[in-house]
Amino acid sequence: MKILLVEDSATLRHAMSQYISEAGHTPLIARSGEEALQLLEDTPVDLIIMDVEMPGLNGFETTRLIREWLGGHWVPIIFVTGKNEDESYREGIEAGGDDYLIKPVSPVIIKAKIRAMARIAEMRDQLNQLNAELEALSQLDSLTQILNRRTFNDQANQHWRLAVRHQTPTSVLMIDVDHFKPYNDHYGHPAGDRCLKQITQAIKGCLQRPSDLLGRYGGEEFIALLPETDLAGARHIGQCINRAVRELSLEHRHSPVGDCVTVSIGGATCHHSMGHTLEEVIKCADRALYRVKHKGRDSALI
Ligand code: GH3
Ligand code: MG
Ligand code: MG
Ligand code: MG
Ligand code: MG
Repeated sequence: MKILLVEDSATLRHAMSQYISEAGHTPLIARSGEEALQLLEDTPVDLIIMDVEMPGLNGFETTRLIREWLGGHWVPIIFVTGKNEDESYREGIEAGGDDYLIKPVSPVIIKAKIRAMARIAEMRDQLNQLNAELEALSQLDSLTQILNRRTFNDQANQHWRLAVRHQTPTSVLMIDVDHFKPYNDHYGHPAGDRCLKQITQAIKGCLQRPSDLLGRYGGEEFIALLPETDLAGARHIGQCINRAVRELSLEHRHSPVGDCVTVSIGGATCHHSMGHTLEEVIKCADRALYRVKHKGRDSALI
């Protein structure tokens, strides 16, 4: 751990930094509250040991400023001070300190306190990581691991604002599995799920740019947003998807279209000078999908 020691007495700085090193940590030194604040601006630390009585900012004032500066990010702060009145202890904890030790502090005790705070900081890190993982999970559809509808909409709207500003064309594709109800009825729901996963992979194989967005829009309906893609580009990708799904050769004996699973695709391209909203373009792609369904499926209309 990097441990910031804020202490105006040279003798104590020397002794304390030795204890910190002996405990296997790296001491960083600040001789005043001001110096501590300056150091924290570009150096993240894992723990702070703070004197209270110092010329300039005292330890409590420095701690209040650090807490304000770090916001939601918690770094343990231990006061080490000669002030041993109850009221001072209370003020230190109120200021944002996590522990309060009275000088002189034995090396054994300071090392044990560092150990205790490190354990709590470790738990904080685990919680933060868990939070990040949960956040990432909540953005994905659990079956296909692509964006769920809500996240797709969020990210597509973000892209839309950029595309309007830069006036670059954007295309949207709605992709719907053909006759999927009879597929489920005949092969069963688990087989239907496996089929959706394979279709996802086939679609992904046609979306080559990292900026392309793919989401699961409904049960057996996918949506793709293709930044900087014009009509010709969108048609090309639509055909690629039709072909890739066909080439999966997933048997579908009850499909009136053929013997294999197929998809229908409706698409639309927006050139942004027209001022269309994302919702309007999605609606337009949806209408094209509807027409493909009526014309016989297994193709793209963009
Ligand atoms: P169309 O070609 O007109 O789209 O016909 P369809 O049968 O695909 O359309 P319909 O909307 O009637 O049926 C969609 C089917 O998709 C019904 C539902 O059971 C199935 N489905 C939706 N979500 C899932 C899923 O997560 N897993 C499985 N296995 N099936 C799903
Ligand atoms: Mg002092
Ligand atoms: Mg369908
Ligand atoms: Mg559908
Ligand atoms: Mg058939």
